[in-house]
Amino acid sequence: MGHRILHRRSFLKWTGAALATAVLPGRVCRAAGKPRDSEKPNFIVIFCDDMGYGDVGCFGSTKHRTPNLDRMAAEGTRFTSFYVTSGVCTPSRSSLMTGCYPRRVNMHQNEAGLCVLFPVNHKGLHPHEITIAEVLRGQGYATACVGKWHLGDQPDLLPTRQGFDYYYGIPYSNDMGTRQGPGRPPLPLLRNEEVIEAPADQNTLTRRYTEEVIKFVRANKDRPFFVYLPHTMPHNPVHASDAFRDKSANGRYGDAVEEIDWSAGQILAALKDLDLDDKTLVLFTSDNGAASRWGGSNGPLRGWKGSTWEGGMREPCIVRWPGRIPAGAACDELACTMDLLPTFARLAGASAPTDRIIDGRDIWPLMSGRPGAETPHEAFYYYQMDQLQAVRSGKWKLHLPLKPKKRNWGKPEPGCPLQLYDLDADIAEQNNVAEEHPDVVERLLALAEKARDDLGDTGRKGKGQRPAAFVPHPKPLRMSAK
Ligand SMILES: [Ca+2]
Repeated sequence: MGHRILHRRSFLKWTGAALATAVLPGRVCRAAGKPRDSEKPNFIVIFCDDMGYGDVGCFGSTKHRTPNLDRMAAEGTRFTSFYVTSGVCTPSRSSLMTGCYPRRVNMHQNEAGLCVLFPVNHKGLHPHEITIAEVLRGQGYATACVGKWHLGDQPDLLPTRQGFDYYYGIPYSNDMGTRQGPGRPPLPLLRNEEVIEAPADQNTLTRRYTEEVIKFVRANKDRPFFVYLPHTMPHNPVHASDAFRDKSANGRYGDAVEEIDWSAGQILAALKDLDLDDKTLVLFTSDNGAASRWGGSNGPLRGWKGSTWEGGMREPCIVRWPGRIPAGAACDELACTMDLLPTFARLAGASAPTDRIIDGRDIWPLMSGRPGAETPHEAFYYYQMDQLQAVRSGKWKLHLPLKPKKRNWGKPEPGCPLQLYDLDADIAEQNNVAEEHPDVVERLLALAEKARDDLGDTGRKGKGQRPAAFVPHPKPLRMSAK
């Protein structure tokens, strides 16, 4: 503990007054070995990187063999209007962790205005934010993050400082270690806060993540646990281990997807083996849509990773908890990663933080298949970095008129006209029906204005935004000299 307390002090120094007065939740050591509270379910979140809506069999893939995920869907419920809050990694992940829109927690772009964090950036998720791991740890959960973090690579911003008892994985994207230099270390693999391998052997990451998760689950089988498994794959450069390489019908990308499927099967088998099957909620989804280049598919959806078309932000989602979540069901009500924090909090006997705005809502009525349950979201907002680009309410999605329309990378599009789509009838966003429904357009424009006021827009600060953390002298993560 000694070095951690020291870190905490230095941390308080660099973040200044705002944090000095902050409560630091979830950082008190909890007594170990408490007997299992049978009312508290375990949670495992399998979070792929850049896997698209159409990349698994139970969401229509004909290229990839995903028998384990297909069985998981047969034993659980598929969510077919499940969203992330951004078409790219960092902002999307900040929402799963905090239950908030990226702009709320200021993680919608890095300090240079780029769409994600890069190695040795100053910025990261503010430790004052209360993460889903901190909420659950406060309820006696053992917590682990195994995989790609991407919410700050400095020691004070790592998962171990954001509510996770254990961390094993890479701190940012797997394409961020290929060009090396003074500020660009070889891709580090960390255990807790120590770099144990650099560059990380990417071929074996999915297999090793799986082993780490199963080890953690076994070690904590007698108490409630929360495992967050943000896979590194199938993000480019796509890798798979020997057992899967060159085996799929869709090149390296398909190999990686099939290995992730195997991984899910191993984890589900371990739960069964440990008699934890009906005590564990397992959720499978992805952090954003498939990119246009590497072999992924967004199924019927328009657009790719990095866009506010459905293909960028609507994800395949499977939720399984035998006996509690209906088997073989599908739910088309709007839900999103922000909802996991309040939902899991409720199931763990807690509530979402009440001292700040949380955008997510409890979706247990949807997950548990309560008849007539509807989405708790009046509106869902599609931001591209700092720009509000679209809003969905019910079946309607309005693309705002923009000049220019920002892109996550490359030059902005010169403009984008106002468009209204009926997603129930037109999931592919092909038929603009704005002229036929001026009343709907007006209602959604008003909802957009509410978001601008609260969360901001390009050139406009929102009233409800909170700060990110900022480290003044970031250092590259390297292996320590032995
Ligand atoms: Ca991603």
